[in-house]
Amino acid sequence: MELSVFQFGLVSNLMSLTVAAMGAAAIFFIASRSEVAREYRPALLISGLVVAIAGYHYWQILGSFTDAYVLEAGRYVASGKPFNDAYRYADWLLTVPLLVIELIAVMNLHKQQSRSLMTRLGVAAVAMIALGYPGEVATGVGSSMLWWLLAMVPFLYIVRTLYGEFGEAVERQPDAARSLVSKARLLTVASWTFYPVAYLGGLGASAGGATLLQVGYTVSDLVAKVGLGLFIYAIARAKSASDASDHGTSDLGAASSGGESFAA
Ligand SMILES: *C/C=C(C)/C=C/C=C(C)/C=C/C1=C(C)CCCC1(C)C
Repeated sequence: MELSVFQFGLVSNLMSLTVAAMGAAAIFFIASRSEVAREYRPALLISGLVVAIAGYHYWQILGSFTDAYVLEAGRYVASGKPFNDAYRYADWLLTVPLLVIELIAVMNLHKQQSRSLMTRLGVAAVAMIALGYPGEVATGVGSSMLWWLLAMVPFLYIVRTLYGEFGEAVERQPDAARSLVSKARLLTVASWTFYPVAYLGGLGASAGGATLLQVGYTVSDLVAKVGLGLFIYAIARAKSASDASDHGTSDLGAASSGGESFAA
């Protein structure tokens, strides 16, 4: 496959920016743990791990992409070294279950419900990625479609659970967090839906299609990982503040709960 200078530059610059964004986000999420109450710190730590793992893989993906092409007479032609798609799947295999775990962790549910949701959604996430990979590397459109269909089963199970059982837990969240949690869920489902669509769009793709697929995966990874992490941070801060005011453990909290009882 041949890429124009513009296509090659677009993909490689975006991957490079993603290495920087993931790295910066990792430092931010891990350093912010001290700003939230103890119960919400694991969620921020997991958010930090997700973007750290992704930053490392983007470094590898960028290297593999730039090695796969050489500039010849104003066009980027295949160098003979294949572009290694397995880095993306290795990354997803680790980060996708961790993303559902961070979203559940910040809810601070009862231990049993939390553990059960994390296990089921984590296993479904791993199954989805593991079933998608053979289809991504398959050469025939028929077998790609078959693996796509199989991977859609755990994908739909995750979406159904996020709007079913997880949704009931969202309704029980404190006022300060409920709408943030439901936006974080929407951001997750919307950004995740892009992947199976892009995968179909990338089947037998031209240079333009392949460029779009790389750009799409990269932007979705930024939204699904850095974007979700920022929501987790906002939820953890809002819940820490509302827990403190419920217990009257801070001056700010005591003042605001006093205000509420006055209003009532
Ligand atoms: C940070 C990376 C994320 C959030 C990756 C998410 C990936 C998916 C939701 C992938 C889903 C797929 C299917 C549902 C079917 C076909 C194959 C996949 C793996 C692209």
